[in-house]
Amino acid sequence: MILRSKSETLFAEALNYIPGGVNSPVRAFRAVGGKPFFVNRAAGCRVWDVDGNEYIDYVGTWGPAILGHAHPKIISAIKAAADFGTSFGIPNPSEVTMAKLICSLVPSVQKVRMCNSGTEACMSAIRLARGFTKRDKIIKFDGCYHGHGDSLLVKAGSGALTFGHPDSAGVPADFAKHTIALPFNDTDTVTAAFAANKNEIACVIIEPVPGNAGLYLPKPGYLEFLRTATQENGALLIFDEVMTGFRLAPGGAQERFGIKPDLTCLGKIIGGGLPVGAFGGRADIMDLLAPLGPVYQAGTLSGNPLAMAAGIAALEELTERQRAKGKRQKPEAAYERLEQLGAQLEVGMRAAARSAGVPVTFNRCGSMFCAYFTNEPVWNLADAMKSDRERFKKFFHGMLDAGVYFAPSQFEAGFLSTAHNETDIEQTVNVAMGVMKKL
Ligand code: KE4
Repeated sequence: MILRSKSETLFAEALNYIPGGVNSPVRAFRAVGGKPFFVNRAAGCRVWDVDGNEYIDYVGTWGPAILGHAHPKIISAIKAAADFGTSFGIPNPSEVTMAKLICSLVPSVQKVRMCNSGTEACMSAIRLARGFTKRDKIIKFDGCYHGHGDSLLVKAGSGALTFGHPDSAGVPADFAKHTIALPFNDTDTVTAAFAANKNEIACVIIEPVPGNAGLYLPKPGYLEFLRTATQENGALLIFDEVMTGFRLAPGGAQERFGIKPDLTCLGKIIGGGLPVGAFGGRADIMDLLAPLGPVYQAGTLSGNPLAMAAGIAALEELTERQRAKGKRQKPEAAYERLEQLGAQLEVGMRAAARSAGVPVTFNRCGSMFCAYFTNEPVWNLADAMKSDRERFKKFFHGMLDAGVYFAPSQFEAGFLSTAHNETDIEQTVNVAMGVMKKL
């Protein structure tokens, strides 16, 4: 039995000063029960809690730690930058380096603006799309999360084509009514929504591979359909690649699936673990942003030198740019490694479920994955909701007590890093075998 008394004491104290004891809701373990543990050290693919317990980490701080925690090149880049100051509020050379890196790696991005979170990136991209098209309505998809901007905390209306309803207290119905929430992987409702709102839809925003309801994939042809439907209706296509960017390929999901959106939202990996977001795309759209154009967007810490140093180190390591001395060789090493590890985990987890006689649908795209406790395929939120959450809760805690940390919710994705190895995955699968047998 794992003891976490110091975490419990810290959590009790945190509850007196921080709502729910956490600075982001998912960390509170409300979806799985029990109390969160507190971490004070992370390295490679492992984290240690304040009671000294060690865990193999498959959350990777929700995506940024694709090279593992405390990667030496990222740590030294931050330390070196810190000696010269932590924030200037004045343009600094690393902002140009980062912008050039992103534009060289992400196929559709001609210009990019840095900000400080994925939420900022998505809400700014939507404002830009509305400014560019002079339209107010947007389409999003059930199960896709784009941060906590008001326009995006919206769930599907009663009929699939009616306007959204607030999905959080404090979001005025007047804001939500401009958002239409549709089922993912369904083309008819998109066609009908455009027909019912002719010339009124500014953009379609989507996670090309949704990682915020577990993980499910676009059906063949679906992303291509959205690209055509938006072009035909004068709406912009926004790929929210805050999670998939630089993870599913050097150029993200848009490189992997060969689709060019008009705007792309980024975050997580480009900060190397420090707070960063970004949005970019066609220059003719991006140039509408202040100070050039009428769409306002700003940020005190946007382009922060420490965050840029960490993100540049991460991207250069991921794409082997340093080793290739500035030229971009085919950066297959890191991504090929992530694919190998992902395949090993998938085969192992499927075998564990089979031997335990537990129905599991294991979805994976590269180094992102989710084990749904259902024997049905999962292609959208409605499918995901059929999973057995009680079984997931038992699975989560069984794994955690055995030193393996999966995301504390059935509706979150798991993440591998280049710091995981075959032995870590073998250990994980063996533990899963035992835990699943007791479900
Ligand atoms: P942030 O504002 O949390 O930096 O990014 C929001 C966001 C936007 N778009 C996508 C596709 C995202 O996955 C996210 C944030 N992801 C969650 C994980 N489910 C962050 C974890 C949390 O909220 O604590």
